[in-house]
Amino acid sequence: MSRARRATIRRHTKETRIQGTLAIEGRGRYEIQTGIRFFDHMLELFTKHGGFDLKLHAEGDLDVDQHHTVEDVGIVLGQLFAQALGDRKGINRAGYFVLPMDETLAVVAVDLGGRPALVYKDLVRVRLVGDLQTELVEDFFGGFVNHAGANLHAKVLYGRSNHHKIEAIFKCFARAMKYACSKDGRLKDQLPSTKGLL
Ligand SMILES: [Mn+2]
Repeated sequence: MSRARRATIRRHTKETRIQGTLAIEGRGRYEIQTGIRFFDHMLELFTKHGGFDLKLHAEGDLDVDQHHTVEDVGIVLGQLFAQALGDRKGINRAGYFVLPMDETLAVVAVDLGGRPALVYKDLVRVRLVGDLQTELVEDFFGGFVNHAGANLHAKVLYGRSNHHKIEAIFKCFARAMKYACSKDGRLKDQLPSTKGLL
């Protein structure tokens, strides 16, 4: 029986104060408060669709704008996954998901091989969805990939509703991560790399 893959991170800067707890083998339970309601909605459905447990509390300088808060939550989520995954032995490492939300179709592919990279195209053309500044979603994923050691490609192929476009990306992100983090019983203690190094 291997250890439960869990992590706790506290990250305090002059711009944001964030505490998070993650369980990879969770039950979709969440307690999320970032001060940005639409962003909470995205992190909640990420947790639910990934089957993780996530507690995350962020207090950021929202009086400046949302940039620091959204990016730093991405950093902390990346740190939580990096810590919970540990040496990454036996994991599938890569995963992808394609998901329709009504008229919108999105795809996310992720590789937890340790090398950060991000390609992000959401086709969102409005400044706000709900109360979230939409351009910051890319900054969220930037923070995530840098600290998770992930290569992530997220793309909306087509769609009309800007709410659906962002939501479809977060649902795909969740399910791609769920698979990439999962253990393959036959690989047991092997690193998922012919290099022998991640
Ligand atoms: Mn929604």
